Amino acid sequence: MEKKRMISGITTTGKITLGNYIGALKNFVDLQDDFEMYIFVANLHGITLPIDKETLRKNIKETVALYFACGLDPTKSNIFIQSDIAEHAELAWVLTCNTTLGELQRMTQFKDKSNKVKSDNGTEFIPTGLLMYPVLMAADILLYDASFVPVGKDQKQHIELARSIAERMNNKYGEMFKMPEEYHPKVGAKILDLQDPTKKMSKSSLNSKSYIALLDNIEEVKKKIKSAVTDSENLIKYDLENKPGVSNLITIWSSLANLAIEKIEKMCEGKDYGFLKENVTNVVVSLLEKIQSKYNEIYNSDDLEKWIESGTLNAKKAASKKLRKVYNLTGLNYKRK
Ligand code: AQP
Repeated sequence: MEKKRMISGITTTGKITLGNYIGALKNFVDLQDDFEMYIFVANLHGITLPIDKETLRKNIKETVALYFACGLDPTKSNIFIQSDIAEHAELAWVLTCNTTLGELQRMTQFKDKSNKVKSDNGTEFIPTGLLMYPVLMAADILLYDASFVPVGKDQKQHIELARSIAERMNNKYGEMFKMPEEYHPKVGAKILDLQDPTKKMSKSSLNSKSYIALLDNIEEVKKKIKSAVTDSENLIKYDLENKPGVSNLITIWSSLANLAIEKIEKMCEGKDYGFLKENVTNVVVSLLEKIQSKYNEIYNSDDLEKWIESGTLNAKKAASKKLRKVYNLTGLNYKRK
């Protein structure tokens, strides 16, 4: 039976975090046997907010090497860099012309991120790219006839927009896009900020103690977990609303050790937060040591470039076929009816 396609990517805005791993990468690895995967490094999304070119270069290479180091298999998954496939930007323009300003201004992420720019930098300079982000994301998805897009809660609105644009264009020009569905991984955990567990862990956070990066120095990681914010109750119980810090540590342990939350609660009966943190440290350190060792092995290898080349070739084939269809059906290609 033909495998269904799935597409996803990680934005090159910073160091890949444990949140990105648990919420995205780990699931991609688990899914690669069952789906035809297209996983890209979202560097065009990575410039929606200002970033200097050296950091961007470094982030792109780090991200792609980490994909493989985390277990994505080049014989099963197509890995590529978004800007290497020009069709993403080309299709995004056609979609832009079929999207309204109101639709984009309503996006919660746009409102949040533009407010953050204002408060962090005290500037009114909001790049238009921030507004257009969801259209580029719609192009990423629709270009590959993806059946499924793994999403966290924060991206739900963007998938709905991609579906609306696809439906609008299919009605206007004839069937050209497959309707993408959201895919909710079995472990859809949202990993929280270690210093402010009311927020999600983010790689663009200004406080490096707030997140664990997959390439962090191991001694630093131990310190970060030790200083993770909990509460004064000293009771190990999963209660996201009242005990977000403790619940977050339980989630990390549960996800990395494949243990049910109830089982962890049982193991922790009568124990203190030191015990919880020690166990979380053990699972995180063991994971990071494995990833970092593989990462160091492949970072400068010819294999890395070969794997990207083969993923790019497959992605290019699929993307150019779809864009040709769009150009034919919209009349942009004047030679074809
Ligand atoms: N804290 C998180 N917990 C679980 N999943 C997460 N993801 C991100 N943070 C967490 C998932 O990682 C994938 C890639 O996300 P992205 O880089 O494209 O954008 P993002 O969601 O905005 O990630 P960040 O780390 O918060 O980046 P910045 O700081 O640049 O905004 C997605 O599948 C996401 O759900």
